[in-house]
Order: sequence, then structure tokens, then C-alpha cells
Amino acid sequence: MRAFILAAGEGTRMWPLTDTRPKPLIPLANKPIIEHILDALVEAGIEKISILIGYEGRQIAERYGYSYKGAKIDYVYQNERRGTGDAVLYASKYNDEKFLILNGDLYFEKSAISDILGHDNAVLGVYKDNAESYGLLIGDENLEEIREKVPSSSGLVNAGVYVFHREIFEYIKRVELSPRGEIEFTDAINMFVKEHDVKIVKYNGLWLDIGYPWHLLDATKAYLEKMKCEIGGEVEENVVLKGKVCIGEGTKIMSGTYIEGPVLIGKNCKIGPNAYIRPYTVIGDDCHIGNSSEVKASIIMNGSKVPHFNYVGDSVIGENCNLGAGTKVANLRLDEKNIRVVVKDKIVDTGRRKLGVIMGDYVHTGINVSIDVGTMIGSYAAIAPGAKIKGIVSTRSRVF
Ligand code: TTP
Repeated sequence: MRAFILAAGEGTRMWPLTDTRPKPLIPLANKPIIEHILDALVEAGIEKISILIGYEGRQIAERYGYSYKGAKIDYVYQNERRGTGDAVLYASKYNDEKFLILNGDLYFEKSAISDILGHDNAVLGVYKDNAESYGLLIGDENLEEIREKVPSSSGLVNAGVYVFHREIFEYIKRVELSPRGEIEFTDAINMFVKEHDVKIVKYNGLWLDIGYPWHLLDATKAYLEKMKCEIGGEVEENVVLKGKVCIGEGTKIMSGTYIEGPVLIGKNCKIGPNAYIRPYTVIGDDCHIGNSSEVKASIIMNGSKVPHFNYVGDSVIGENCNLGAGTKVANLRLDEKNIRVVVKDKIVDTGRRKLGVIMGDYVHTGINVSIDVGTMIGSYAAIAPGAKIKGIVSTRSRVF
């Protein structure tokens, strides 16, 4: 069966991490989200993969080319972003009878694919205690309706993985624009279920969706808990590694460093001397965490440096950033209330008491910069020594 991956969204809520890359290329545990999907597809025996690309889509095509671990890949360009239904309709150019359709911004295991493949028309469902921000699957064995954002609900929700016969395209063509002005795939499914059986396939494995940047921290935590581990690299004397600590080839962990797993460290990094890395941290390739720097439950992407006397907690640091000596990140409000941030001009409660900074790529801070809770810093920003920053720092800006 052909897999059709929807990877053309703009991921605006993920700013600043989507400043420089499409959302499917954001790394989860040092591997782009879409690569986890490609791996699951190949492991489940899928041989034809089509990827719908749009925003910054060239990066996806350049990275994966025309084959991946034996599967053939091709790309379709979505000219205009008109909604998920419109996105799925681009698959109609292929002659296949049936399609496996997947959102390109989710993490799931191979069993999600193998569970659903045998069906004719089916939607994958995953259980959520708090289902109100998802599409609730109404029905028992057969789907009766996907109901969006039902307050105080729990149950199986739409996991963004579907199998549909090509007849679904006719239903998408009949969908009217939703209140937010988009052609919604779920509207087409709700019409389709009135005339066809659509199975609800329950999936019990790990399923992680990432809508806002801080969801990447939650997804990382869940992923690291299940991760299997290898220690490559070089570990000097007087290093303490507690619990599950995965270390990539060419990485050097220097004396006096204390690491509490689960922690994942990529290739060719320099850690220490005397660094402290706390649970649920992921460090990419070619990073440096230096003397007296502490990193807690954070993601440090490829090529970034946290080199001297830094504290980074509950934060995402993009690629190729450099923190000046003594730059520190606050991750807890004094009143310990939930941290709220502005996303697309609206205040959003992150639901987290602890959140540090979300930093795009190529950000540089001078010495002793103080970054307040929930600060979002656009890519290529430069922050002068001693600055105190909070709120939103625009892409490419200079802060004095
Ligand atoms: P959404 O989460 O609705 O959109 P998005 O990823 O652009 O995020 P944001 O709201 O932050 O801007 O998309 C669900 C999936 O469908 C996701 O994998 C992206 C994909 N998609 C397309 O490929 N084309 C589209 O036109 C839309 C709306 C989504």
C-alpha cells in the first residue's frame, strides 16, 4: 500500500523552532519527527511513500531524496495551504486503490502501522484521559463520527493515521469550508461514515503529538523512558553515570561530570569537565556542555554550546546556539503558577509550572544574560551581555 504523509503544514504554533525548518524536521531524540515515521513505515513493510510538502519542503526532499532504507519516496507540492482535507486530496493523482494516510508531525511505533494496515477503511484511535483538545472517536467498533474538542471528555481520539479507499476523495470534494476557512479532512470522514463502514483501530503504543514547542519536552520525556541505550564515546575517570545514559560515538565525557539518566547525548560532543546533566535531557551532535554548567530536562540541538557557568532547565535550545558565560534561564515563577506564553497573538497557558526558554537556531547570548520563564527567542537573535529578557524576542533581532 502507498503511504501518503502530510508534511506541508506551516507549524506556526511551533515558532521559533519552525523559523528555519518545517515542523516534520524538528528533532525528537536527535532524529527528525518524520524520520521516526519513515522508520515505522519501512519496518511495517511499506515500499511506496509519497510526502506532501509545502512550507520549507525542499529541506525534506533534499534530506531524504528518492529512497529510504529500500522504500521508494516521491514528493507532491501543496501549492496553497487550504486544510487537511485539501492536503489529502493531493493523493488522488496516484492510481492506488487504497492509501495509508498519516500526519507528518506525530510520533508512533511500528505497531500503529501494522495494526491498521489489514483494514479497508479505518482510523487509528489512541486513548486520552483528557481528550478535549483532540478529535474524539464516537462509535464502538465502527466509527460514527469524529467530534472535535469535546469539553471534559476522555476516550479514543483521532491519532492522525488512517487507511482509506480512494472513494474518500469524492467526499473531500464535497466538503464545505469550516468556520476557520479550511477544508477539514475530518468533515469528509464524517460524511463518508454515513455510507461506508470505517473501523476504529485501537492502538496502545507510544503516541506523541507535538502542537506547541513545550510539547517537545513532554514527548522527549516519554520517549526517553522507553529508549534503549548504547554507550559509545569516551568516558574519563571520575565521571558518574546514573541510570540510562546513551552516549554517541566520538563524544568525550570529561572528569567531574555527573549525569543522571535517562539522558541521550549525540555524537562528537564535549561534556565537562564538571558538568551536571539531569534527567530527560537530550543533547544533539557536536555540542559542548562545559565547566559548571547544569542542564535539566532540556533539549540542546546539534552544534549548540552551553559552555561555562550556565543553567538551562525545561528548555529547548535550537541548533548552533551559543550561550555566553553565566547566561542563565529561569524555569519557575516566584508564585509557582502555570507559565503562560503568547502564541500567535494569544495568551496560552502551557499547563507547566516549569518552563524555561524556547530558543530558535543560531541565537547568541553575551555573558550573564538572564532569561525569564517562558521566553521565546527567534532564530539568529543576538542578546547583549548582561541583558534581562522575557516574552518574545523576534527573529534576527538585537537586544541590548
Ligand atoms: P495542523 O496541525 O492542522 O497544521 P500545522 O502543522 O500547519 O500546524 P499549525 O496549526 O501550528 O500551523 O496539521 C495537521 C497535519 O496536516 C500536519 O501533519 C500538517 C498537515 N497539513 C498539510 O500537510 N497541509 C495543510 O494544508 C494543513 C492544514 C496541514
